[in-house]
Amino acid sequence: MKTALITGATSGIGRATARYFANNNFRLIICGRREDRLTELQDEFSHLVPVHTLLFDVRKKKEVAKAIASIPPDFLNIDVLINNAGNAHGLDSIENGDVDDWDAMIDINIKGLLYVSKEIIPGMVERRSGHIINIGSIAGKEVYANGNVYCATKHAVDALNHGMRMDLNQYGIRVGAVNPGMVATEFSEVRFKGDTERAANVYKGLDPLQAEDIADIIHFVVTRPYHVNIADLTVLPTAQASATIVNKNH
Ligand code: NDP
Ligand code: 8X3
Repeated sequence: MKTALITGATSGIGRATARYFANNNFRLIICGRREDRLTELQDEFSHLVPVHTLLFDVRKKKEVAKAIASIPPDFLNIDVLINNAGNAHGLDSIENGDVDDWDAMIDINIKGLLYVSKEIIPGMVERRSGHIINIGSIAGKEVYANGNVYCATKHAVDALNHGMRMDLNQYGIRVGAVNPGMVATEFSEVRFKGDTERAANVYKGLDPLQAEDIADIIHFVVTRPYHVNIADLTVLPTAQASATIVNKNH
């Protein structure tokens, strides 16, 4: 049985992936800041597979290190790391941007991904095996108006995905990114700070991706034979042609 550690497992893509993996025989380490949700998911999955929960904020370097150091021996050989925790905070023209939003996005989407990877990679290097999936975005391939800092963080994830693959190639570690377009999760609610109406409007009039669609794809990626590494995959809803071209009239 393979072991997967999933960050941001309390919601959206991460939660759907954890559920998909639990149903497909992966031992799971699920991470997030919302303890109640982690406990609920542990209750849901633990009759299927062994589940360990880790409560930490990816922004806090010491918390990340402490949490990962506390992983029990049965879960220590992490085969799959899914760097998924992340969010957009705000959608403002650069001159109106909130510096706290910028800090949050940079600290979570870039630095958080690095802090977690830093703790997990040494074990993979030692075992000469492992698979890292970085959840990027169409926003890591294109920039759109008012997306400025969020797009910058996802472009950074794209760069880190390439860099990690190069550096870890010598150890036989696979690294790849899954870059979704619009997925109906709590993402827009977080971006618009709880404004559910504005969040719902993002997906109104189109059939967005569901978190389960991405979970299915992540599972496909990590279950390819060892000689196959899906390096970079962009997945859009059919209604979306690019970051900004979205057909809401079909
Ligand atoms: P959700 O808001 O539904 O989920 C975000 C997850 O990230 C939650 O589980 C949350 O857990 C976790 N998270 C956020 N901040 C922190 C933090 N500081 N420390 C630890 N965990 C944190 O959004 P999605 O599922 O949509 O987003 C998942 C990933 O997919 C993100 O990287 C996002 O950028 C990317 N993405 C999303 C798209 C979309 O349209 N939805 C499209 C393209 C990419 P908790 O609050 O419990 O800590
Ligand atoms: C999330 C998708 O288009 O809002 O990464 O940037 S988008």
